[in-house]
Amino acid sequence: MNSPQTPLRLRCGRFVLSLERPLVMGVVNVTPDSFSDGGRHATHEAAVRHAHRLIDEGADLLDIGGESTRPGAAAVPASEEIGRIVPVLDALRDCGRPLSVDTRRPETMRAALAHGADLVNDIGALRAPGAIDAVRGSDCAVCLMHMQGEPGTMQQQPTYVDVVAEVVDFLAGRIAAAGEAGIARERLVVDPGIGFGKTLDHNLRLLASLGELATLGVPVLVGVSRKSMIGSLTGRDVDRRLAGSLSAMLAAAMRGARILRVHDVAQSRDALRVWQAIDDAH
Ligand code: YH5
Repeated sequence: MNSPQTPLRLRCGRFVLSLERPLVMGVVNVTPDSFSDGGRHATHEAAVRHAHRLIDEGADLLDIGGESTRPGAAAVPASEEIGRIVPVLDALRDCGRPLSVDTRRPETMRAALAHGADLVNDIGALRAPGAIDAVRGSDCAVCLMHMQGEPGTMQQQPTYVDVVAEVVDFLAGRIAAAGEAGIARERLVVDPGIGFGKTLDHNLRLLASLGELATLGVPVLVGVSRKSMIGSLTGRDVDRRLAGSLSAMLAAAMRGARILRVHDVAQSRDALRVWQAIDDAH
């Protein structure tokens, strides 16, 4: 998977990241806790506290999201999404780690970039009108993710003839669109979008064939942490999926994934470190 044309560096806003070893991207959700009524300030504070904890645990990047994209989750207006993300970006600006923003909305991308975001993690792969224009004038990295359908309905009936070929073709098209807009290739990352309009079988095929994404010549990011595929395989609820998540993450890393998006940073770092020591001795 580490074919010679896949760069081992990523231009990422204020940072240039070495991808010689896989990096851990820690998930920071800025969504109100439905069990408390602490309001907006409490939500921001909890997110910033969590981000610092993930940094202490060894996160290489932080992925900040203000909208739940879980299947069936309610849509959040852009103004609300911006209101959630921007204060958290401001508070984390000098934390020493690249800040990624998980959004599909051009307005949110622009606001986030104005507040120091280094990476735009777009589950829509810059397909929204205005998304390419929102990122082209900056030096941010961009994650182009594959998704079939829309978050609200994407798990109803995912259909492919050849899921691996279709995801590779889609991502190749998005890399080309970014290139035509003048976005340097050194800023791009691709992602098969585990769980985004995919059955268990589709997810397994994509992970098994991750090497085929390397033919695109752009580093690969994978997010499997706590997802439904882990629940389907283990029969466990979302808060008991750590062992399954670590196993899937390592399978992705062994097939060449360079950035792993995870909730459990300390445990993911340990798992990667042990695998890497073995790999280095090979
Ligand atoms: C991703 O794969 N995923 S948000 C459902 C869960 C648990 C977790 C049912 N943003 C990705 O993490 N960005 C998300 O339990 C992402 N790649 C990129 N680039 C979904 C999520 C989750 C969903």
